[in-house]
Amino acid sequence: TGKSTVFEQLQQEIPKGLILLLQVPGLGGKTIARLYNELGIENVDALKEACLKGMVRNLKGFGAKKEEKILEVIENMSGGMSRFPIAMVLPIARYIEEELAKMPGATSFSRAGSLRRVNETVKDLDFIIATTNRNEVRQAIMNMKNIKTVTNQGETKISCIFSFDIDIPVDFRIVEPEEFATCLHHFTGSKEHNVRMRQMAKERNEKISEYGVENLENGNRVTFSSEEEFFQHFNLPFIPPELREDGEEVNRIQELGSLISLSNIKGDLHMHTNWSDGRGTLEEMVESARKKGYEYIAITDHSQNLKVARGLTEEQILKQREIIREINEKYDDITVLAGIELDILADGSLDFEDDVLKELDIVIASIHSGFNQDMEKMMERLSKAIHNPYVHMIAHPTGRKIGIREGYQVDIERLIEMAKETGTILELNANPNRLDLKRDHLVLAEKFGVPIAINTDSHHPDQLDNMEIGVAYARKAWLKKETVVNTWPLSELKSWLQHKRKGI
Ligand code: DGT
Ligand code: CA
Ligand code: CA
Ligand code: ZN
Repeated sequence: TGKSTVFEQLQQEIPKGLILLLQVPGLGGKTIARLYNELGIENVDALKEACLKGMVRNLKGFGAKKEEKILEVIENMSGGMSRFPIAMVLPIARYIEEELAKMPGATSFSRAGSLRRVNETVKDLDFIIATTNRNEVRQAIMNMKNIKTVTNQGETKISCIFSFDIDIPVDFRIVEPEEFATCLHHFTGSKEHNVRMRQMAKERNEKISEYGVENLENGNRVTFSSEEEFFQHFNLPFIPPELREDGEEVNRIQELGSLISLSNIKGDLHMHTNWSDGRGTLEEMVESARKKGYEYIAITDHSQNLKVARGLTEEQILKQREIIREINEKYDDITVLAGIELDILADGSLDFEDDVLKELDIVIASIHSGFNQDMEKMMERLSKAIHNPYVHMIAHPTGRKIGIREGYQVDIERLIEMAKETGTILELNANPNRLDLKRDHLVLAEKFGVPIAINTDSHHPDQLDNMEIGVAYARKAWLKKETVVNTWPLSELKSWLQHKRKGI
């Protein structure tokens, strides 16, 4: 029904600030519950105050050292809870975009700022709106339901706080249609990118402002109908927003080969069904993939060890493989690979016997438990999994969740080397909570020649849409199309998968 009374009741009971405390690195649900129950701490500010007063150290099992550590972490977060993880703000951004789409006065609009650049965390949301009727749009924005307070208002700007599960600052810029492209470019940033562009303009005796490009010799101002045109004016190809970071991209874009894009994606190699902890049936997942026009997908439910995810036994996976065969008979426009997401156990052994694995088209292995092991132990586990000839891919290789946990101890260079040696694929998990491998790791993996799969790890048919954010994030690492295995034709992918097994 889209509603749950249990959920609503829980929302009533739990202060909103408490959920945000999960973002403090090192604080888990259990600790937060104790801080709340025993000290009444409901948010980051209250936690900081309690630490400063020495109240946290008196809790059983905490002590002065832990208190100091918490305080240090909070202070490092620069002014408390100032940045929001991307997964938290995406649904809010989509809601605002739906509202803007309904506004009669708004001729066009776009997200801008760090969200448009697909940063892992954002300080606020930025939107640019083009209109010939500013007053109408301003009024419509002020009437939006979730606005809690307006913090700043001018002719072309409204800054406000939106209140959803969290309070989040949002900036709107309202400009004339001809100013839209330059304004969008300006407020997309990054600041460093803008500095580099302005420097470039200056060398040509021009000046970039939010509203256009001014010729400093004759004072004429030109505007553009698109960002493409704006870049063209400076003899540059379009620089995708995800690449606009330290300014170097302005030089590098010229040498750019085949940057990965969404239209290159031919399939999705990691998803779950209601056989384990997914919410869609096998058929629903296949239908959702066909709607995307995919050539292939892999069904990769969890294996038995993962009890919380209702992991499948060896018998169940073999039965599922039979049903997948029938589905493949039915459709001639998509191929469904029978796969598994194997749990890498605490001692590095795998959840299934090799004679079961060899029956499957694709085998993913990943870590879901024993996160606290030291790096040596962790690498032993990963090494055992990678060296198994039946394991094709390591999913969410570092286990991080943005703003929630850092993940386990991985020697990433060693992992990438092992992947290269064994022909194992590493994943870029496209779930916006994860984005794992992260950018620097992706850059390194590509440099080593390790193939990457961009996978949604969907647990619902709608989550296949996360491919878009995954690909955008991959662009931040400048990943090439060829590096990404799910851009390859099925035949090529299949021979890669067989290649590792033949090496036995
Ligand atoms: P954040 O911190 O996640 O909100 O990151 P941004 O990039 O969204 O930062 P924000 O919202 O303060 O400003 C949006 C963009 O506006 C920024 O990326 C570049 C542009 N901008 C803002 N202030 C300045 C500035 O002082 N100089 C230049 N060149 N650009 C600026
Ligand atoms: Ca921003
Ligand atoms: Ca802003
Ligand atoms: Zn998964």
